Amino acid sequence: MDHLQMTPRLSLFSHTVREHVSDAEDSGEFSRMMMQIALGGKLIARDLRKAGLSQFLGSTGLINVQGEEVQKLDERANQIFLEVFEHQKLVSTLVSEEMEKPYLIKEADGKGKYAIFLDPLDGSSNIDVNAPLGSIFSIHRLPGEGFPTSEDVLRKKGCEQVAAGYFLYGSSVLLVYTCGHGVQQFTLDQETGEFFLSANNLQIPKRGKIYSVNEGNRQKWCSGTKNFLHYLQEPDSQTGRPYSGRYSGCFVADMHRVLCKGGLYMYPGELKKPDGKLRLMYEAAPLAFLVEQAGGLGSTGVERVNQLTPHALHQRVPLYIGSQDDVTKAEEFLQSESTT
Ligand code: AFP
Repeated sequence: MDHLQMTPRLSLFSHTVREHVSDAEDSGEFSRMMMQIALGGKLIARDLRKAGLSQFLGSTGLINVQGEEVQKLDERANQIFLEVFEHQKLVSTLVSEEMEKPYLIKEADGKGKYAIFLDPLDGSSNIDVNAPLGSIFSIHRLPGEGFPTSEDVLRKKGCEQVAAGYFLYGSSVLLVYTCGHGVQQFTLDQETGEFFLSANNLQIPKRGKIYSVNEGNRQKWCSGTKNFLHYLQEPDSQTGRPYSGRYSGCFVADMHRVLCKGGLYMYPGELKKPDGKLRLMYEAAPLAFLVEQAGGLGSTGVERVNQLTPHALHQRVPLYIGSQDDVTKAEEFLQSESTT
């Protein structure tokens, strides 16, 4: 009889319809957009699974707008998202790590309500070693009719995101996202090709025991960051220190661990590169929005990431993100340095 009492699995489509059923302006549009994003994630996951057997490994020999080497799979993932949104009218423009300028979708004819910001493939240095990878997306509503100008796209503060999330291509394929009502996790069922809800309303622990940072950069940091790391590594049974260090080289994978177990991820600014490495619009802001929905914080060390007014599409920003108490502690160290 047990099987009769099992709760039916909730698909991504049913979930998004249920979430937006009371939104009179929506009429299924958000669900349709999420299904297109999910399709992008599924196609990328498919290509990653057989990358070693196909022509997709290695570099294209090109350098992107960030000055970084473009891997074949970076280019492929970007292409997949462009194709997925090419023939629809909801999204007017895509901004991607791999493209210098916003990509305008002709078929939307300037009438699309949304702009999507993407890191199509996060953690590219993991590609050739079969380690985890991710994709990050952030969705903003556009002001009105007509093709959006760069200004329209830029004026978007992180706190104004309509939805944000990521795919994690690991031992299973996960889609974790928020549309401003908590954080939901879906797992891809490879046999049916559907994402099903696997964790509802994820909450990040208030404090954790893990930090995630590239410690190879320690010599390049300001003393506030160095002192904070020293604090995390000091033994103190009262506060559960020392913390453990975990770092994969893929922001999404490291953040997923932080979201589930607590603790924090950091990519600090450096003395010669005060803005650090991560990009605001399609790395820091979406993950900060999501983590805040789970009860955590996303900070530059001195202010909330999602209160920043962006000034460039590919702007970088220092980042301390994760459990509330851990991020607040990082801010104490950084702020005490800036006042001494
Ligand atoms: P991309 O693969 O999208 O360029 O992002 C990689 C990344 O921004 C992030 O995923 C990692 O956490 C970080 O870089 C790793 O950088 P380091 O190799 O400098 O630690």
